[in-house]
Amino acid sequence: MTHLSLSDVHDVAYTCLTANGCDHENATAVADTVTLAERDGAAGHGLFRIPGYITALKSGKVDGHVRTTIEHVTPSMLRADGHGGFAPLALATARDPLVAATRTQGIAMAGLVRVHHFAALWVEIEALTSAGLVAFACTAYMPTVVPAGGTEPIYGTNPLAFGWPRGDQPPMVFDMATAAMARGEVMVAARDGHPVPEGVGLDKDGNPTTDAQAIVDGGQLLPFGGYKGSGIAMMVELLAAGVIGERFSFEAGDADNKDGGPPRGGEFLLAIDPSKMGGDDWLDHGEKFFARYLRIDGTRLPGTRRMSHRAANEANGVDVNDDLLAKISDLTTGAT
Ligand code: NDP
Ligand code: PYC
Repeated sequence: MTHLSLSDVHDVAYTCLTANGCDHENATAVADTVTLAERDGAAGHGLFRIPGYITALKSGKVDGHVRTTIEHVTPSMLRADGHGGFAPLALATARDPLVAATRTQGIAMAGLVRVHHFAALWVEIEALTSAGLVAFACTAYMPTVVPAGGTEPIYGTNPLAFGWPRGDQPPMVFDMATAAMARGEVMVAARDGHPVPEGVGLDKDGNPTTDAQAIVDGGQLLPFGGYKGSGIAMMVELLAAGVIGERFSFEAGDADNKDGGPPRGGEFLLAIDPSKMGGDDWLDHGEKFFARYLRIDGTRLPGTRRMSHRAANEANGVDVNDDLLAKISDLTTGAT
């Protein structure tokens, strides 16, 4: 492992991205997202993703020079067209128009289309909770998850995230793959030689396995919670593709060039202003709920683990896998 400050992490990511065809704005947006993941202990969506981002630039699947355009479809529905770029710049561009629409309408949504998403969702959720809004996001991917009762994947790992603002305290943010485990976490477990819990995936012959490498090598993931998670994964497909006019995971998989980088897809973002119906005391009312919840022994709020990583990593920096850093260095120096 090599110890890096968060500023070093950003430099490593930014330099590699600009060397491989991203302009300053796109490289900054992706490097910011990658650095936030390392900061919060989300290794599966930090520097680990840089080789995939670079592969997509090199194959021409992703354009590192595009700008997102915003269209007001109705006063409460925005279309943020990423024009084939990475999602972080589209998210940064959509944020202020979505906040403004939510303030006037009470509730608003943004459909991000023609973007390539390879990151954790709490980043965009926190961008909205910091404006005092309740937020929900979900995105589809490529077929990697088998639906309940089936043997063939149709869902992506299809994460969804929900955030509730808490004034001066960190927001409550719940962010989960609808697969039993994010593929990124399974890949990190495979790289580090760790098993995954039962119920996470199947090997290439369809047998249940705890061998992370066997899942990565041609196996499949399972939805969390059996048919219930399978239904929620379906909801994600219908919101993040059906509602906004983007590709379902199976369509993204069919169209993808299989270069290992993120496929083209969409993201569904919803924001709600709780002050409109929740009453003047909506914030205190929410706190009352959290206080009651936390009185139950054994509980913690979702996001607490991330916040403790954040505090430690902001102070001390992070350890990064040496092979990964060598690979990123090769991609930077070997760029043509
Ligand atoms: P986890 O299963 O690790 O965590 C899911 C949520 O549960 C987190 O908010 C976590 O908070 C919370 N949580 C965990 N344990 C407890 C507990 N004991 N009590 C209360 N809350 C708890 O996440 P996943 O592996 O499912 O997903 C990891 C990431 O991968 C997500 O950020 C997701 O957005 C991303 N992802 C992105 C995809 C994409 O296509 N872009 C696809 C799939 C996943 P805490 O973090 O504090 O532990
Ligand atoms: O971890 O499953 C995952 C994932 C897919 C796309 C980005 N992350």
